[in-house]
Amino acid sequence: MKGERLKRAVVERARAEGFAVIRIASTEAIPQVPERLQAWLEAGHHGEMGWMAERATERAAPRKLWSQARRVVMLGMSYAPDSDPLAMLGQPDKAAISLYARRRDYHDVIKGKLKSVAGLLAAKGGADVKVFVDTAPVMEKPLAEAAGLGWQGKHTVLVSREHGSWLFLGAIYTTAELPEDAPESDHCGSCRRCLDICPTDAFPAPYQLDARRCIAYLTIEHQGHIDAALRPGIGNRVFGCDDCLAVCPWNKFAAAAQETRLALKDSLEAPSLADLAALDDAAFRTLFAGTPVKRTGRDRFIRNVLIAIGNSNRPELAASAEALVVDASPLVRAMAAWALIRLAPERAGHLAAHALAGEADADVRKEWLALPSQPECIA
Ligand code: B12
Ligand code: SF4
Ligand code: SF4
Repeated sequence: MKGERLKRAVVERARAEGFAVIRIASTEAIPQVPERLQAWLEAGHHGEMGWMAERATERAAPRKLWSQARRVVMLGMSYAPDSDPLAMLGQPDKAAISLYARRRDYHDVIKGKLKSVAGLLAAKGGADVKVFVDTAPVMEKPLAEAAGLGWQGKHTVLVSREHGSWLFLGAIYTTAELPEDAPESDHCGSCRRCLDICPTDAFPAPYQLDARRCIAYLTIEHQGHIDAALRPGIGNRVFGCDDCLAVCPWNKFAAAAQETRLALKDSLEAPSLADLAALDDAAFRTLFAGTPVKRTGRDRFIRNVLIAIGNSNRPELAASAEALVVDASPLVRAMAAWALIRLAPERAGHLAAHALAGEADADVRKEWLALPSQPECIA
């Protein structure tokens, strides 16, 4: 089987697997990308994501990754919500977990489905195939735009006229010369809602993201302490951020997602910050089993929770921070001190001398020493 017939069979299988959009681009369809990726990397916008730079040549050009590949089948699976994804931001004693992470890890769900589509393509078309979902050096958004799934909005995420900002993307590279689809053009116009809403000012210009300032990067990818200047903007977002996606006017056309294996977990909708702060390693793993959150590990996650507690303006949460000033992880101890100082500076003042006396970690010491008025004994 080949040509349009093969393409129809692929689309049919992909739809049966729950993909909302399936379209085809040539592997040569993104000639502008190598230069743009290079500029992004040279500006340092990838932060600590060294893996973005490691195979940049293969990432930016599909045929550098696999020289025999001729087409890319791009697939989108909707995770459009049926309620306001930003509602949690108004409840500072609760944690806001981004929409993509409040469910089973989409990597696990989509990978199997991509394999099913790729398997059909290989069997019916006699073609070679490779499947990718976020795990290989592949530029999924520009490829999706070239295939016509949508366009990269000013927030850099792919926006679709039918599904708004809520598509997970997956890619199949293949040697089969399937008929190509037309690319989508930009429909942002003069809108700049996504740029203006960003709490940490992460867009140096439209269509460009400085990941180092993005809450998704800070709360998910960043390994160390989070810069003090960026902490207030994080609010109660403990894992990822949906703000720029959620304000896009194109979302109004998106029907709520149907894929049951990606159904939202009720327990992650509005967890209390106090409950999350009390999680030990085993409880963290149990609560977040199978979700993307498990990837950060307990310590980084509690770091984020403590930032949310420090931002909460709820003195009753000071006890949760205080309980963690002796935690084994310096990441946690540092943010426990920061949160306690913000919520209960007097209590922090009482504890500071004792905490500093036993503290060898320079970053944790720095947090305690930031107390507005230092007791004499620690000067
Ligand atoms: C690294 C990464 C991140 C990083 C960096 C994000 C970024 N924008 O690059 C961080 C950790 C911050 C991140 C965050 C998120 N991510 Co992410 N991430 C990726 C990953 C692995 C690579 C993205 C990449 O290649 N970045 C490099 C930059 C240079 O590429 P780019 O964004 O395409 O940049 C283009 C523009 O800047 C443009 N450009 C530059 N100058 C100009 C000028 C003009 C005039 C124009 C028109 C364009 C233009 O050219 C560049 C090259 O195409 C992809 C998966 C994949 N393998 O593709 C997922 C992916 C992009 N992430 C995804 C998601 C869901 C998210 C979050 C929404 C998660 C969350 N809720 O917290 C946020 C969104 C934040 C945001 N506004 O981007 C989805 C997006 C799906 C979609 N519909 O697009 C992807 C595709 C994963 C997936 N398989 O579904 N992510
Ligand atoms: S995900 Fe949040 S922090 Fe990142 S760019 Fe969008 S609005 Fe800004
Ligand atoms: S919010 Fe406006 S500028 Fe941003 S992606 Fe959507 S349409 Fe484009």
